[in-house]
Amino acid sequence: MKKVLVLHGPNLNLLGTRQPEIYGHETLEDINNGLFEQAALAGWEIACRQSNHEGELIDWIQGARLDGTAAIIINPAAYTHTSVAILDALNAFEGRVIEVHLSNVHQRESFRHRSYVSLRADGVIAGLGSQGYRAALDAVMAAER
Ligand code: CA2
Repeated sequence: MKKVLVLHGPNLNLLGTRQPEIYGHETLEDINNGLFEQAALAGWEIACRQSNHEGELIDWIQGARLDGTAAIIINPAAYTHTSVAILDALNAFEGRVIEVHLSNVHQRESFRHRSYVSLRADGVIAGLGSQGYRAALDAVMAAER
């Protein structure tokens, strides 16, 4: 069974509780449940993880190199704009990488316009809210068919 890993970065555990005008009303659990359903229908295995810690995200990316994960969908949240370490970990992963942002980062403060992760990502989706994760999952599953 093909496997995909979905990683959510810092503060995304707060989704649905604050700033709904930017990040929407859905909780992270709502988003993950939808992705589980979508993956199961296509016969894919999926793991969804969230961490507020850079090193933990890196450990999971490194783990995906070794366990046959075909693709990583990642919303690195604020680490998008700061983390060379996450970029390096993704550069060592050989499968597909899709970067997702709920908000349109290009419409926001200039410090959100730079993404280290985009240097590695095969695709980037921003501004579509939770629909962005579903589009990313469709894209990785279609690419492996
Ligand atoms: O738009 C996105 O998905 C972001 O990755 C979200 C990050 C932000 O730093 C990026 O620039 C863009 C922030 C995630 C914080 O999530 C919260 C959710 C609800 C309440 C508070 C924070």
